[in-house]
Amino acid sequence: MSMQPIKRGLAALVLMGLALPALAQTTVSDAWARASVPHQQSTGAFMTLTASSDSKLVSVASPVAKTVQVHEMTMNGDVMGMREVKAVELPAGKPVTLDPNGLHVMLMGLNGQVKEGDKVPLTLTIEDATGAKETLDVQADVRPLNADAGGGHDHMHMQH
Ligand SMILES: [Cu+2]
Repeated sequence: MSMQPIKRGLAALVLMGLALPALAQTTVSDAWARASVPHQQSTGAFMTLTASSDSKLVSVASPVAKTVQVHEMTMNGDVMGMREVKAVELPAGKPVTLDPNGLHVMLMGLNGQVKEGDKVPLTLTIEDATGAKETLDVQADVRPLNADAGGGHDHMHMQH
């Protein structure tokens, strides 16, 4: 039967597909980025990450910005600031939220205005406990500038 080699090939593909869930997997939900005004230098992106095994977010890249960092908010007396974090711990099964009041992805050196309704592509690199890395491509919806500013602290107006 001339069809048999093709069937074997399909079976092999199915087996490969079944093997994939054994790898560390991280899901991303509710990814969004804050719209910018013309000539604004930076903006933030936010999301919820859930890893299937203990992992960490080690880097983020995006074509919309020259530099992408993960930041955390800091309070020094009454002065709000932010600093870069090298990795975000993602404990197995525990959703970790990046939001405007805490951890966030900072898009710095924007190549153009980030407009409401656009999507910002983000590539997340996640490393599991064995050091294995996976990359995740996420499309973040761009929401208006005033979206969920959180208690009036709109830190995105600060300069880096
Ligand atoms: Cu920041």
